[in-house]
Amino acid sequence: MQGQLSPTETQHYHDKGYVAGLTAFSSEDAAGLRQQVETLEQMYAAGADGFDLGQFFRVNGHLVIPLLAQVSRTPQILDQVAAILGPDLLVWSVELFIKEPGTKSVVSWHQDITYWGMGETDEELTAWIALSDVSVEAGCMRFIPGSHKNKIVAHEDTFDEDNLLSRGQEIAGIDEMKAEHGPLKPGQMSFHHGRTFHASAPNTSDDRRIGLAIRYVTPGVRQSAQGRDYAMLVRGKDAENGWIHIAGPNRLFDPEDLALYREVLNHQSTTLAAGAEGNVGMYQAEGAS
Ligand SMILES: O=C(O)CCC(=O)C(=O)O
Repeated sequence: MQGQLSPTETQHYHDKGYVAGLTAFSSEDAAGLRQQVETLEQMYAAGADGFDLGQFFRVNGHLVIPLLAQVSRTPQILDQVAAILGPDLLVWSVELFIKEPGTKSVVSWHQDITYWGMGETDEELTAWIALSDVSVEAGCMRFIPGSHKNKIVAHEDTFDEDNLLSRGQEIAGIDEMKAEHGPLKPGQMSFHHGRTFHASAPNTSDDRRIGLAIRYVTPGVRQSAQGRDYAMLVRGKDAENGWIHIAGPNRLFDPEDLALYREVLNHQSTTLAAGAEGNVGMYQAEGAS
């Protein structure tokens, strides 16, 4: 079903904590988006204001890269997110997860909201959009069905350099036999709940594996640790005044947007790097200049 979520897909999300194989874009549009991402890589690898492009791709890219903000506003995606979260939607973060072919990059078993300071909310989900063929061989995500019904469980920081997560955080003792794969063709997407246990293996295909993750929240979500946090209203209204609203970038690496990027990173780093014994590099706003 395109444009909206079917009752079966909605039920799948609520029962299992994820649903895969949804349509975000046509394969042609996905190829165009991939090309735009790769053009950024070719032309702007050095990034701006002391941060390389990889930093913007992994943390809050929607603040400074118009393409990422624009994707998060796609009506076809929002229609489907609204079936789960309701009519009022904000974007908290947009990130890219890229695994080059033949590398060891992995994502360990984790729950997204562990360090986000949002408590155990059900009103956040990730829309993860494939811009390449994200097959089992390419290291698609796998999920433990029903695991979102847990609270936030203990994670151990590994700081493994092949781990794409900020601190290589990991849940021990997962029964891999229960895992379900969520392969995606270019333009397809999956949704997962912030407490769903998920992970992904290395890319053993011969193409890059490119995914774009958008974190949607509702006006009702609160940043418990730090007070109000920053988010971009993309549908409906936010009458609760719980978020500091951002408008989205003026143009690529606009100086005002870069200043906001630093402000947001500074604000969020206290929460997102909390409790870590090692350096959570991607959340060190003060470290870069
Ligand atoms: O790209 C991956 O394999 C994992 C992404 C992820 O953990 C997430 O989007 O929450």
